[in-house]
Amino acid sequence: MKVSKDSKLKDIYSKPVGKDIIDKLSMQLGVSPKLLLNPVTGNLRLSFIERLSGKKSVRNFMTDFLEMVNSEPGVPFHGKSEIHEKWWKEAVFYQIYPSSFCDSDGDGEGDLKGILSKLDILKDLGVDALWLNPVYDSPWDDNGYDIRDYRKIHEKFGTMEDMGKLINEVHKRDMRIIMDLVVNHTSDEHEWFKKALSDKDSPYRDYYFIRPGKEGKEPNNWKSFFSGPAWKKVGEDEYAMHIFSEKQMDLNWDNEAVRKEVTDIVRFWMDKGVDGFRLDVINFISKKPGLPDGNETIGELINYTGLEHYYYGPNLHRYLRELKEKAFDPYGGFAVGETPGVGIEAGKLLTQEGRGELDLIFGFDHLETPGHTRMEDYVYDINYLKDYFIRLEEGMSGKDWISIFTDNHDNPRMISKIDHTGLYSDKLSKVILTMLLTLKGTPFIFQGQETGRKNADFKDIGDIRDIESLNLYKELTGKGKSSEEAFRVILSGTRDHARIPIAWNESENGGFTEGQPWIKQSMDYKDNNVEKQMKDPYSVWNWTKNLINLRKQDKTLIYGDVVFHNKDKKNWFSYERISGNSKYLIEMNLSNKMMRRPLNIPLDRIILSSEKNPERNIFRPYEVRISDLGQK
Ligand code: ISL
Repeated sequence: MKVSKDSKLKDIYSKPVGKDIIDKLSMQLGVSPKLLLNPVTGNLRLSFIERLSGKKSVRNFMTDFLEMVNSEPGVPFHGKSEIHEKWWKEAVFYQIYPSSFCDSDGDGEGDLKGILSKLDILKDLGVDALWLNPVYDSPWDDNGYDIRDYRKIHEKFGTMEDMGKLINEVHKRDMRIIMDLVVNHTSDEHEWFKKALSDKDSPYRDYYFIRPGKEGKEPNNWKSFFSGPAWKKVGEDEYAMHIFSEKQMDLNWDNEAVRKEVTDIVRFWMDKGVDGFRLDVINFISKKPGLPDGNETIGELINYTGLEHYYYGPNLHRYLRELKEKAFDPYGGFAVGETPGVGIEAGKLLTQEGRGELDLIFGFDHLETPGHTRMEDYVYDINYLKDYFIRLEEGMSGKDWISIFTDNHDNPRMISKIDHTGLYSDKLSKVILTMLLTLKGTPFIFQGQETGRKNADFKDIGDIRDIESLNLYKELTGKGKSSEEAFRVILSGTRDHARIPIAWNESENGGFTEGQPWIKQSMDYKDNNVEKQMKDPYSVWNWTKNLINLRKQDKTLIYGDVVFHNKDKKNWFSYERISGNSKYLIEMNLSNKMMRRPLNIPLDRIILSSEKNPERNIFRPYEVRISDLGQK
C-alpha cells in the first residue's frame, strides 16, 4: 500500500525507505526513533505536521519524501532462516590502496610487483581476500576512479602480465582478489566519451547524459560531490553530467548498450581469474527519467542537491539483477556494492539472499556521529559506533549478511576521529579491530589499520593531493575564507589521511619507496611500521593476527549468534558469540578512563587480552578482552 499525506508517521516507518529516512532524521535530531513513534506522535498524520510548520519548504520536502518512500514497493525479509555458508562470509578482507602500498621500482608510487612482494606478509597476518582500488588506465584525476580503458593496467602499476601473475600468486596462497568496478562514470578521456562529443550521430552519445541547457544555464540544479554543478559545458548550450569531478562523466544505464558493455568488462576480468568486484557508487546508476531538479530543502540538508533522484533510482534493482545474472553468476563472482546514502532497510533489499542483486554493501551511516560531517573538526563518539553495530546486528535475519568496516580510502582514520590527542591510538586500534573481527559480518581491514596508523601530519595545502580537497579549498578561499581557515577544514576531513604510504620498516619513508613518495609519509611510521610491530607480541599487528587466528579456530566467531550485554551502559561494549557448546565473551572499555567490569568473569577464561596483566574487575582505558566461556 502506498503512503500519502494522510498516512500516519508509524505507517511511513513501516516502509523500508521510510524507516531509513526517519531513522536518519532522528539520529540527526539526536532523538530516538521510539520518541518519534510513541502512541501520540506515531499516530500523527503527515498533513498535520505539514500544516503545523506552515512552511513551503516543508510542503515541498513532504512531496518528494513520499515519492521516495513509495518508490520502493519491496519489503525485506525479517523472519528466521538458516544461514548458508559462503567463502565471502568467512573471509577477512584487506583493502589495498595500490598507489601507497609498496613501490618496487622507485618511482614514488606503489605498483603490482610491490603488492606481489608483500603477499606472504599478508598471508602471515591471516588475510583471506584482497580488494584493490582501481589500477586501470586513467588520467588520474580522481586517483583512478576516472577510467580511460577498462581493459588496461595503468603503466605506473605495471602490465597485464603483472596483473595475471598477481592473481595467480594470490590464488596459490589460497587467498582471493577482487577489483574495483567503476561504472557509474568513465573518464572524459574514455574513447566512448570522445566519440560521443566528436560526432552528434554517434551511438556513444546516448552512453552519457548530454543535454541542452535551460535558459542559458545547466539542465538542472544537481550538485557535484566535488564542488560546483554536476554539469560541464561541452558545446554551445550543451552539457554533460558528472556527479563527481568534471572529468568523470556519468554513464546512462538506461541504454541497454551501456549495460552490455559493463557486463563484458566484468566478464573480461572474471576470465582473467579475479574473484569478484567492489562496485563503486553502484546505487547511483539509475537516474530518475527526465532528470528533474533536486529538492532544495533536501539539498540544504545534505549538501548534494539532486541526490534523491539517483541514490536509489527507479531501475536500480533491475539493473543489478541483470548484471549479477549475466556477469557474476556464471563465474560465482562476489559483489560488494558501495552504496552511499542507503540505509539499513533498503540495504537489505539490495543484498538479501535470493534477491539476486549484491552479496554485500558498504553503507556509511556510521562513519560520522549524527549531526556532523566529515569536513568538520569534532570528536567522534565511539558509543554511536557501538549503537550502530548493535542496530545492524540485531536487525539481521538468516538471509542477511553485512560488511563491517570503519576505514577506507575515502575517510580520515577512525581512531583519529575518536582520539584527537593520538595518545590512545594503539589501544583504540585494538578496540576497533576487535569489533571488526568478532562481530557477525565480513570484516574489511583498510591498509595501515593493522599497524595502528593515524591521520597524516599534513602541514599545508601543498601536502594535499586529493581532488575533492583541492576543489573544496578553492571553493572556500573563493568565498573569502583565509588560506589557514580553509586548510583547517581540509585537514579535518581530507581523504588523503588514509592515502599516505604504508610503513614497512623504520627506514626513510617507512621503506615504502626508494624514491620520492607521491604523497608525504607521516612521522608515525617510526613506531607504526610492520617490521617493528611483528616483533612485539603486544603490537596492533599481533593483536590483529591473534584475532584472525581465533576466528579460524572454529566458526563461532563467524556464524555464531550475537548476544549483547549491558547495551545501555555508556563506554562499555560487550557481547557473546555462541554456537552450540562454543561461546566467546568479548568485552571492551570504550573510554580513556578506568572502568569497573559489570560481569564477574574469572581471569583464567581470558584467551586474548590487550593488557599484559589484566585485573579481574577493572578495565583500563580502552582495554579489550576475549574470554572462552565454552563447555569443553
Ligand atoms: O560517503 C562517502 C564517504 O564517507 C562519500 O565520500 C562517498 O563514499 C564517495 O563520494 C563515493 O566514493 C567512491 O566514488 C568516488 C571516488 O572518488 C571514491 O574514491 C570512491 O570510493 C567517485 O568514483
